[in-house]
Amino acid sequence: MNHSVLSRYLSVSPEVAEALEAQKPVVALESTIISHGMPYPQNVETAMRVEQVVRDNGAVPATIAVMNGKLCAGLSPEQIEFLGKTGQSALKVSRRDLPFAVSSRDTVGATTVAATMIVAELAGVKIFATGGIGGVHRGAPTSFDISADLQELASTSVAVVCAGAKSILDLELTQEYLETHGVAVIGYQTDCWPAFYTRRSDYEVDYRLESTGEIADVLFHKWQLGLNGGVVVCVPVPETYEQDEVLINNAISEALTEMNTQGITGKKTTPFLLEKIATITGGSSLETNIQLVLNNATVASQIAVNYSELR
Ligand code: PSU
Ligand code: MN
Repeated sequence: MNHSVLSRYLSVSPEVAEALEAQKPVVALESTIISHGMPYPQNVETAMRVEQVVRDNGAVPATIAVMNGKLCAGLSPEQIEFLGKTGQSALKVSRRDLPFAVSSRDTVGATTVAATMIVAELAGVKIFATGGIGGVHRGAPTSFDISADLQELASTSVAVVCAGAKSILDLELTQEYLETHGVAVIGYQTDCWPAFYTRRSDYEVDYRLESTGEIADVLFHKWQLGLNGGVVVCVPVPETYEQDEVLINNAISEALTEMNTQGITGKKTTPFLLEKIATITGGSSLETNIQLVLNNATVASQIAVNYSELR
């Protein structure tokens, strides 16, 4: 995209712009997790803590959203508070929704992993931390419910650091989809895909790497070679905050049943399930969710620092 078109759409905060200019490490953060992934006020508190964690680890946070018709990379605390309060009234913006969020200037757009990757790439941010990515849902062979996040990973050159995928997703199909599109799944100090609320699942990652330096090195070579597209980096939730596997899977099953009874489909699926699971677990899944996001932000920042040293 030429520079004047880019500057018409993209609004980079002074802190993020300065960091990018100086080639300092920057970590992208999404905003659907704020509006649709957690309740107020925990969403705002978490978003602010995540930004602090990124700074503490030597990188600059760029929380991404669409506001006043602009693709924003780097939000002010007031904008984060506003987004958190708007909650599920914000438009959940994936690739499909981006032009609508830009057209209607009063739309508050919270970006999913897919849309955050797009804006991150436009801004020149390569590393992105979140909680969980979308994937192939259970029942997808008939529902066709496959998150646009996966297709984005196929083409947009941003590394997404997450805590794996919860069992509302079909991990095996998610992995097949990623493999077809040339997207590697890296396990950070783990052999298996973490299952978001828990550290383990029955599915192996493609590559286990022990250090953030090794991960940065792989990313560097991938993109140097012109192999466009993303990478998924899976980081297990810290042991202290892990959920009991049986209890959480029961909660997930109960939430899924409730979802089917109410006929919830499409983009409402994940927010509905997250909220239900939090209610069923008496808020304990929310605490796990918060902790895993903080942990992912730490690892992502370290990768970003290592990556900036390679360039
Ligand atoms: N998983 C979570 N929390 C979230 C999401 C996923 O544990 O908030 C959000 C992310 O923004 C992700 C989106 O990109 O849901 C995927 O939605 P869909 O499946 O509708 O593409
Ligand atoms: Mn979906």
